[in-house]
Formats: sequence, C-alpha cells, structure tokens
Amino acid sequence: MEDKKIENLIRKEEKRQEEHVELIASENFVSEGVLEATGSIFTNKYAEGYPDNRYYGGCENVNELEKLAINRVKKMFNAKFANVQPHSGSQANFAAYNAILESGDIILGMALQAGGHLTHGFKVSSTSKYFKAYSYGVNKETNELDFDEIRKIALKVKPKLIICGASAYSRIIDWKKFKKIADEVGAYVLADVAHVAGLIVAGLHPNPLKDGIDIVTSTTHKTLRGARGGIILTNNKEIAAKIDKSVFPGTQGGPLMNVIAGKAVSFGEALKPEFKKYQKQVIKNAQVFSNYLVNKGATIVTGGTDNHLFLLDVKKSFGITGKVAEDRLIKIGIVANKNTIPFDDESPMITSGVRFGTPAMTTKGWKEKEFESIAEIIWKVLSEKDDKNLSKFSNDTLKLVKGEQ
Ligand code: DSN
Repeated sequence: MEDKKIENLIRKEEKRQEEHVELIASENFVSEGVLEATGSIFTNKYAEGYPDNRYYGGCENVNELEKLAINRVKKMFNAKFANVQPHSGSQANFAAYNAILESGDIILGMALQAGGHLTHGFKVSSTSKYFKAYSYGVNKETNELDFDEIRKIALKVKPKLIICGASAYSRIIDWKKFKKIADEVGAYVLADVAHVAGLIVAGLHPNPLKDGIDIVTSTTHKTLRGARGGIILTNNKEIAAKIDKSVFPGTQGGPLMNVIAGKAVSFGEALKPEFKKYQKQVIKNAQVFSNYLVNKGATIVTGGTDNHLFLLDVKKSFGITGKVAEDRLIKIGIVANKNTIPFDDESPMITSGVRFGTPAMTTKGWKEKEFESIAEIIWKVLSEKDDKNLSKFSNDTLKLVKGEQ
C-alpha cells in the first residue's frame, strides 16, 4: 500500500487481533471471502434506488448482487421481504421506526441499563428526540424480562411501537409474549435481533418473524459474522414498501455496494451446515465459561446464559468496578467491555459489570477446554489484589491464543 501510515496501522491492528483474546460479545472475525468482497471495487459504484430501479446507469452487476443478498437473507430468516441497504444497526432501527411512525409517536423499548440498546429510545439517542420514548426494565429479583410489568407499562403509555431485543441480555427472548402485549394495546412490534441473529438462523433461538413480530432489524457482523452493516426484514408487504422508502430516500442515500457484497458472502456462509455447528459451539462455550465462574462463586446476571454472552457482576464478585476490571484484563491481553448491569449504581463509563461473549474466539476454533482456561485466568486476574502481580498472566493468555496450552 502506498500510504505507509495507514498500512502500518492495519498491520498493527492485525497483530492486535491475532494476539488478544477477543471476548467482546458484539465482535467477530469474518472470512477471507467477506473481507475480499467488502474491500472490492463495488465501493466505486453509486446505486441509489433498488435492484432494476436505480437512479444511475451501469448497475447491471450491483442489481444482481443486491438481489442475491436479499434472497439469501430471506432464506436464512424465512422472511418474505428484506432490505439489505442500512449502513448499520442504528440506521436500520431509525429507518424502521421512520417507516411506520410519525415524529412524536410513542415508542416503548428496553432500558439501556437493563440490557437494551441506545436506539431503543435512550435519552441521548435521536430516537428519543424524534419519538416520545418510554422504557421497560427487568425484574429486580431474577433480572429477567418481566412480562406482567411490561404489559402494565404498555397499557399505561399506549405505545405505537414496542421494541424488543437487547444488547446485553443472556436469556431467550419470548417474542410471542411481546406480540401478545402489542396486540392488546394496538402497537406494532419490532425485534432488534442484532446480537442473536446467528443463533436464530441456526435454529437455536426462536425466530421473531415466525412468532408474528411485524419488523425485524439486525446488524450483520455479530453472531451473524458478516460485513459490518444492517438489515431490515418483514413478512408484511405494506410495511416492506414503507421500509424501502424509509431507507432510501428517507434516511440514506447511496447504498454501500461493497458492504452489500460482504453481507452477501456471509449470508451464503450462514446457509451452510457448518454455520449451525459453529453457533452450537458458541452457546456451549458461553455456558462452560459462565459456569466456571459461577462455580468459583462469582455473580453472573440471571445466573447464567442461554446464548452467546453473559454479564459478570464484578462489583459483587470481586469488589471492583467494570472499568477497573476491563483495564486489568486488557493488561494481560484479554479484550472485553465494561457494561452496566440491571439496577447499576455506577455510570455507564464506570459500571459494575463486564460483558463477555464467545462468538469471536469460537470462530478462531476455541472449544470448551480453551474457555475453561480463559475463565480460570479471568478469575485469578480479577481476584488479584495488586495490579503489579498481573504481568505473570500475560504469558498464559498469549500461549492460549497461540494454541500452545
Ligand atoms: N450493539 C452494541 C454492542 O452490543 O456492542 C453496540 O452498539
């Protein structure tokens, strides 16, 4: 590459990704094919509009490409309609809300602190500027979704849209219960499945479209292991037409055709039998990892996990904040993120928890044995009273990453 400064940063990032244990629940490692397609000359092409109905000439190849991506993702989720143009999950959510709501309409989503996402109506997100946002949380005892409480809030605030799905929730989400509440209050219901999308495709988590949810949004790069971006799915023809208009020209201009190429490659991969095997291992690994910590006496939010992630309450378990825990882990080559836990009394920049996920290291071939070893290292490092004693663990982490242990 001619630009040596950028090349140097790419090489440094490559080394970082090779030598660290990647436990951020929303990250993954894409295949060579996804990388190649995302870095391809499709980046040069403008294609505002939709297949066979564009505002630019020369779209014969991108038309075929986008049709392929749409057909593959429809097959994966058993969806009737799909839009593959959203640049991200946040853009997908905003475009979906904008498709069915007017500015000022009421939305009800999971609180960020309880495990929801910024775009589910959090106060600093523009979703709460353009819509009147209310939130639901989790049960104080179980830390799980409390449908009686959600129903009560829905009856009180009368939302036009209920948003379900989460960024930090380790249990199966019962979409049917959300649908029932939405029907009772006359609301649309949208499931943001960004985190569990891969598990849904593999049949390891219920599919919201099958359970009558109106709109499904997702990112494409978490458990789905594709190029970074978003998608919107629905089985309703009228809503699908509104979504298409809302994505383009409503909230976006030209689609990133190189990213759509990367998405299409990963969708092809997700339709192969190996993908199901991978997702099964992701869940197995998360369960072995969290069980090890539970058996040592640590507090895990909800007591364990049904999916690819879990939240470790580091304050209760080790008497430290999420920030201190995150800093300690990075010192020995483990990357995870501090995360608020339900009813957290710390700010989002400090937190009382750390979120761990298994998709990335499972892609690297890690199985139960490696996750038990990393759980043991994490337990020791977070129990350590003096930061000066941490360096001895770096070698253990590196050996594990390099497959020498
Ligand atoms: N989706 C978030 C995460 O889970 O990391 C970031 O927006």
